[in-house]
Amino acid sequence: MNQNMILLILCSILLSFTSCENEICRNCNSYFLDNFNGNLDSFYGSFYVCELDDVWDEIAWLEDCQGCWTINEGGDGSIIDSDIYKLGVRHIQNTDIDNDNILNDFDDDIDNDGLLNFEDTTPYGTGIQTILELVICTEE
Ligand SMILES: [Ca+2]
Ligand SMILES: [Ca+2]
Repeated sequence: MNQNMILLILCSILLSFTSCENEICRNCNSYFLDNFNGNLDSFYGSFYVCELDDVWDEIAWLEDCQGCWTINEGGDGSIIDSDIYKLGVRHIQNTDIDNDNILNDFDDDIDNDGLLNFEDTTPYGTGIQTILELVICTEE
């Protein structure tokens, strides 16, 4: 058996192994965790994420992280059937700290204290800079 033949066999073995494993992908909706009322239609954004995406690692998946956080503890989230939906949480950037509907990137007074950003020593103020987001997904 020559070297090329061995290489070809090794490659085909490797290929058959990798094609057996299907990457898990999910359709997800995003909710603000602090005001989620159990209404699954009240999402503000949706995305599609697969296991090998960077976004996947940003999410603390409930199933991978038992006891890290709970939504079922006396909360409205208890109506979510974890057999149907996959739950996770992640921190996202608060893009409008003062809630004036002007995104931080375009807001010349991000914390709305009357001082423009360039003359404000703390332009982001004490406003919440990251938001805890609830992610509810269905598996593909
Ligand atoms: Ca703003
Ligand atoms: Ca300011």
